[in-house]
Amino acid sequence: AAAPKPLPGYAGWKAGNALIVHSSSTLETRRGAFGTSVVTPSSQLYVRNNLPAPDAAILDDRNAWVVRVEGVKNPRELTLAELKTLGLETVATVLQCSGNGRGFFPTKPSGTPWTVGAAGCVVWSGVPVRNVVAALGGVASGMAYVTGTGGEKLPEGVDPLTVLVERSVPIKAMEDAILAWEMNGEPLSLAHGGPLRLIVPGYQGVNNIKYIKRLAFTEAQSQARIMQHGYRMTPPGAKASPDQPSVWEMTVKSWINGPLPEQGPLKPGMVQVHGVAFGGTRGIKGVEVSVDGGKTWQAAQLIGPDLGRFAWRQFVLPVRLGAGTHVLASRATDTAGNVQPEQREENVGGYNNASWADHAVTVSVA
Ligand code: MSS
Repeated sequence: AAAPKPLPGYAGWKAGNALIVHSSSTLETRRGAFGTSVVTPSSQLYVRNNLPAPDAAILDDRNAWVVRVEGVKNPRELTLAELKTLGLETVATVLQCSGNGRGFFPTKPSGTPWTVGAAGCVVWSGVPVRNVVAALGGVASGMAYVTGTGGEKLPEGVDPLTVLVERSVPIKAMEDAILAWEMNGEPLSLAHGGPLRLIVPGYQGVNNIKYIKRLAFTEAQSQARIMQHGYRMTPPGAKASPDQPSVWEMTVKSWINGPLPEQGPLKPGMVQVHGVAFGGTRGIKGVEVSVDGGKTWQAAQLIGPDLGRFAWRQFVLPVRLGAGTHVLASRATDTAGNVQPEQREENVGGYNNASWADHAVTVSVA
């Protein structure tokens, strides 16, 4: 077998044995490394960069970082130091790449074949976007989107719009969004978007713009390729186009993190089947677990602290397993009553996979 790829320099501080290094810009948390204590340690959290990470020097003077706010009555630049005077909020969210679960698509879409590990539950601190807007006189009239622009240096000789990381979300997302400078109790690392990042709770990862240098209220969606053609729910056989749904709000999803087949055969007897469940912006009402591939279901117990509707819940079902093979599956219901579907929604990019069948695991007992 080929030697595992080393961690890239900007993420060299991460726990290598908890991560699968797909490439220097795509690191995935191992399924067996999620643990059961709700928050994903920063050292084990996945990384996804669409462009090379900026130079670490952008962290030398964090408070001097500048973000330009547009589409408000009084548009202007604000430093991180000034943002810190406008408000403070802490929120736990699931950060999940919209391609998480792509590895289960039989069509093998291009892009990283993540299974479950392009996700984590993270605690962020920062200023509510609505406070910033209030300080600048309110949103200008006619605006329908919040658009965030990443601060990466763009490669030369190409049309900037083909590479720029710039995403728009519906303006209602502003109510929950924050500009964050802290993650899990530490200053935000370069790998996760330090010194300043937009967090849009309940929305797929790509909308959470790192190294944010511009926050704009806009009438239309960004013209960047990553918005117009990337991250769209393109039906099989079709070409990506701006009239297809964008990957925005996450839908209800869960998966089992233990026991796993890679942990070897189990002894007959009691097993604690555990995993995580989240409901996008809606939170989790309950989770059911099946040990027969989805023929019958039993209510699992939600365990650990409830960190709010944007966080994930840990769940457990104690079951007695006899000799043989067992297909373990989980199926979550959000607080609006939406039930996690059996099947994925087919799409060219391999996005938004919430299928409980795809996420089932087969364990053997001997
Ligand atoms: N931001 C920026 N600036 N850049 C890039 O590249 N990416 C995305 C987000 N943001 C980016 C950004 C994605 S795509 C994702 S997922 C996320 O981020 C991730 O995060 P972390 O921290 O984990 O790395 Mo898919 O949907």
